[in-house]
Amino acid sequence: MMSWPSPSVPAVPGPPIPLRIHDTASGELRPTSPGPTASLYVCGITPYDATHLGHAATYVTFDLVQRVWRDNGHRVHYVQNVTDIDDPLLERAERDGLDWRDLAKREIALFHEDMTALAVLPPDDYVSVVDSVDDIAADVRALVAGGAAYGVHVPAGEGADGALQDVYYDVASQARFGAVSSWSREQMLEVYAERGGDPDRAGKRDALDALLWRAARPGEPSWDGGTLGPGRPGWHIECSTIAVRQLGMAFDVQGGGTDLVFPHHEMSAAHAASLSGQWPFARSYVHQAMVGLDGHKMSKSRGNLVLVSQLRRDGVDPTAIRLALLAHHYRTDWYYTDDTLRAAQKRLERWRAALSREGGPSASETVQHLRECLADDLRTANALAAVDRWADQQLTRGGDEPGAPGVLARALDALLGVRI
Ligand code: 5CA
Ligand code: ZN
Repeated sequence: MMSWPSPSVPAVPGPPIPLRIHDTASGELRPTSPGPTASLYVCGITPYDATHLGHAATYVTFDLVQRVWRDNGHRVHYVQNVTDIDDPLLERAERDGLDWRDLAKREIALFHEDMTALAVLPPDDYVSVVDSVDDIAADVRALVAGGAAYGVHVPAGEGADGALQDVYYDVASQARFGAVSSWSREQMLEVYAERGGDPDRAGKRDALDALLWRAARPGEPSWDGGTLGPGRPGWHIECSTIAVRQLGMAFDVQGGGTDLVFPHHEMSAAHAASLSGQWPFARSYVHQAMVGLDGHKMSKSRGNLVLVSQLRRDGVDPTAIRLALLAHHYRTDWYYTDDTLRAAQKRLERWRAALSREGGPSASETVQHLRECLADDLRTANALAAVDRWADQQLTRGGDEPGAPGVLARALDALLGVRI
């Protein structure tokens, strides 16, 4: 599938600093230590509604990972999926009287516009689940053959003739299950139902077993699954299949929001381990904290949304939106208010005024500081504060180093994705 256009990334003078970032599985800050080509997989959208600030925060965070790696001279192989077939998409299409394919197409196009406006570097491989069904079905068949998956009869009322079987992953078959989240069974059970799981499904061996293949119900879209019969993929397996097909096991960073730690990333990693017999799935699992509004996590299902596209329609400069996101550390939950945006707009104006002059105070220390902050677990708020200090100095006392504003502007562009 086509992704969005790539902005250019200027080179930044001075020594780069390798990235250390928080890995959910070990609970530690760890160097990412990629090879010449760093590999990144970030869970993409389910395209049934528009991009909100929570999604944007996630994609901007992993954009910074990519920018720091590039600054360190790595090529980056970035893969992102798009969940263009899943229950919420079908439900929304049904509610709005749309074909699910048209709804997905519309929302994917809008997401691309939003990402382009926010200067997020595009994935190299933007992979549709619909386009990957054959690979996913092959993996599900391999899991069944290897004894890590089993069939559960679909009740006669739901299926065409009562002979259909859904396929489930047997969590007890995989010793690594639990290694990503380190959650207790109680914690897992507490959120499983609200995060797409079906703990009460009759016939499962364990309440936590995850759906791999849903047999076709009358009126639902379906694909040929070979020996699985017609159906469609479960959620977690799509990211195992796509990530391992594109990047192999032990890729550098698996990314997404903290809402995906369990079950999604736990299950994807377990499925991949069962398929390959190898571990780890990813070397680091990195999670963006939740952005909320009015005391709750921003979510399409709750409807408490601040949409990037709406802000853009209201005339808000996308660079200010990006600055509003960068003002928060990626590991801290935060709630959006109009003040967040106003502060970002004010900051942008100040930076523009300071950077529009010919000369200024030397920028090399500020650039170095930017690199230190980003390399140390993406401390973006501290990075912005360093630029604020340079701008204050420029606007109060000025400076006489020719070209200093240009040097800083290029560093902001390359490292923070902030184009002045
Ligand atoms: N398609 C699946 C992943 S395979 C999915 O979770 N789609 S999504 O559209 O619901 O979310 C897209 C990305 O945004 C995911 O990485 C998710 O973790 C992240 N995300 C969703 N809501 C928020 C939020 N309120 N704050 C921060 N990130 C969020
Ligand atoms: Zn995913």
